[in-house]
Amino acid sequence: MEKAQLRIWVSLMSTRTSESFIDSNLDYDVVVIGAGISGLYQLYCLREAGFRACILERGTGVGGTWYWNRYPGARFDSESYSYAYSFSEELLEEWNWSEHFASQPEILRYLEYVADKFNLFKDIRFSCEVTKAQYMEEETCWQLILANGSTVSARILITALGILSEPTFPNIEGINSFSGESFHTGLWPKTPVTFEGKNVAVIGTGASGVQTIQEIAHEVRNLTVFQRRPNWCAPLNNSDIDVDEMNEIKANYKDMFAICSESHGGFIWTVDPRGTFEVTAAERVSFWEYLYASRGMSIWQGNFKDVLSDPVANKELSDFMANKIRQRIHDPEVAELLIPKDHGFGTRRVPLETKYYETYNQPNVDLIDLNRSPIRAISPKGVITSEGEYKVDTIIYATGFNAITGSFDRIDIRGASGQALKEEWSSHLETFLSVQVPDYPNLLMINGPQGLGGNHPRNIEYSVEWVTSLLEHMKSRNLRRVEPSISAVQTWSEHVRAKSGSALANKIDSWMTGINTNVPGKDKRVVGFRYGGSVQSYRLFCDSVAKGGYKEMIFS
Ligand code: N01
Repeated sequence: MEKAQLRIWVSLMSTRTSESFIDSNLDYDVVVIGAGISGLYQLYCLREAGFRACILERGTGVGGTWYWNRYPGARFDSESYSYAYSFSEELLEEWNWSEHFASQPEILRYLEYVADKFNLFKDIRFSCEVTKAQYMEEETCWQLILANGSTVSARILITALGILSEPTFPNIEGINSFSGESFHTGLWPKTPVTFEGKNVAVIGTGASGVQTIQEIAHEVRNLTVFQRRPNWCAPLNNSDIDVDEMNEIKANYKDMFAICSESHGGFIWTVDPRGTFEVTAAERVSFWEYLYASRGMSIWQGNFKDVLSDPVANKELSDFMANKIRQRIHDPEVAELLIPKDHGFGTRRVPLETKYYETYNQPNVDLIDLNRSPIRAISPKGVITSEGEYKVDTIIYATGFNAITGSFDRIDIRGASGQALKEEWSSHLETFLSVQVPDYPNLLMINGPQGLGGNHPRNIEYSVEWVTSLLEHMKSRNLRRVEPSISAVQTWSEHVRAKSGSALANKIDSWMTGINTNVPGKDKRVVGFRYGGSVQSYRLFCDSVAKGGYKEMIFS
C-alpha cells in the first residue's frame, strides 16, 4: 500500500517540480507535527510569515503534553505565568491564572483559548498520526504517510513532538494479564476515573507518580506505592491568585520575562552568586529554610551557585533535605526509604509536592521498596513481588517516557540517503543546534536532542522564532533546501559536550541523561543528550549563526 502510493506520488511530482521555495504542487510549504505548545506557536509564526502551513496532530485536541497527561493531580510545577506564552501582549493581558501552579484542566483550557484566539484550529488536522516521513531529493520536499493511508507533501517538515511524549510501560511479565483497570499517567483517558473505595497500585515515583499519589491517597481505600528509586521532592507551596495579585503579575510581565532570559534555566529563580561555604552555617540554614518555604523550583534553581556542581556543597544541601523528610514522616523506616541514597538533591528532576511525604503517614498508604522486593510479575489480580502478591483493583503506571528521541522513533523518518533516523541515532546522536540533522534536509526540530532543558515554553518561543527566521531567509532567497554542514554539527556537538562538564546531574542515571531501563538500547548515559549550558549560551550560539547568515548550513 505505502510503496504503491509513493510510486504514484513520485510520478505525479516529477512532472511538476518547481524551482522556487513556494510550490503550489505541494500540499503545504510547511507541515508541523504536533499541536502542543511548540506546534501551536510554530503554526502562528508560519502564518504570520506568509507560509502555507498546517499541523498534523494524532490526538483529537490541542495541548500536547497537557492533552495526554490528564492524570489526577497533574499541574505545572513552574509558575503558571512564567510557563505560558509571552509573545502576545493581548493574550498576557486577557488571561487570568487562578493558581500559581495551574492544574491540567486549566492549562488545557488556556491552550484551547490560544488556538481559538489566533484562529489556529482551521489549520490543524486532528487524529492524524504520521507513521512515515520520507525526504524526496528530486522534489526537495517531505512526503508524509499518515496512519489512515493518506499522504501529505511539504517543502519543510517541522517536528514539534515534545520531549516527553512517548510513554513507556515497564517490562514486567504478565502486564497484559491484569483483569482490573490500568492506566499510564501519560496516556490518561478523557473519561473520568474514580478511585473511591478501590485498592490502587502506583508504580513509579517520579514527578508524575508524586503528583498522582498525593492526589488520590485521600480517595482510595488502599494505596500501595511501588518505589524503585526515591527522588528528592521539594514543596510546591502553591496558592490561589486573586484579582489584585493577577493584576500585579500582569504589570510585571516584562520584568519577569527579562529575569527568565537572564537565569540559567529560563526560570524566574536565579542562582545565588554566593558559594555554599562562603556564608556561616547559620546563614546557610536560614537561606535554605527560606527557599524551602518559597514557591516551586526555588530551592533547586535559586540556590547557592555551587550546590549542583560541587559534591561537598550538594551533600550539605542533601542532608538538609533529608532531615526535612525525616521531620515530616512518622515512621523512621519509611522516611529512610524515601530519602535518596544514590544521588544528591537536584541531580535528577526534582518532583514538586504538596503534602506528598505526609501521605505516607496515612494508614491506607503502603510503600513497597522494590530494591528489597522486586516486582516479579503482574498477575490478573495485581502485582507480584518477591515477597508476595498485592491484590488491587487498579494499577497506575507512572513509569515515565522514552525521552526526546522516543517521539521521533515512533515515526519512520527517512533522510536523503534513505537511512532511518532511528537507526542513525541509535549509534550517533548529533544535531546542529538541536534543530537539524545532516542527511535529513528540510527537517527542522523544535527542541530535538542536544536541546535546552529548563523552562520549556521560554525555549520553545525562542526556537520557533529562530526556525521561522531561517525559513524566511530561505523563502526570500528562493532557497529550497537546507542541511547543516558536517563540520557545523561537529562544532556544535563539541560545544554541547563541553557544556556538559560540571553539572553533577550528568553523572546520574535519569531520562535527562538518556536512560530508560524499559527501552532496549537506552541503558547508557549519553553525554550531551540535552544541552547542559545556560539559556544565554544556547541563544548566543544560535544568534551568531543567524546573524552570520547561516554560514554553517548548506543551502541550495
Ligand atoms: O517519569 P520519570 P515521570 N519498575 O522517568 C519508575 C516531566 N513532568 O513521568 O527512578 C519499577 O521521572 C522509575 O524508577 P527509577 C518532568 O520533567 C513534569 O514521573 O528509574 N519502577 C521512576 O520512579 C519529569 O522529570 C510535570 O528507579 C519503574 C518512575 O517510574 C518527566 O516529566 C509533571 C520501572 C518514572 O519516573 C518524567 O516524569 C510530571 C520499572 N520497570 C512530569 N520503570 C510538571 O508538573 C520505571 N520506573 C510540569
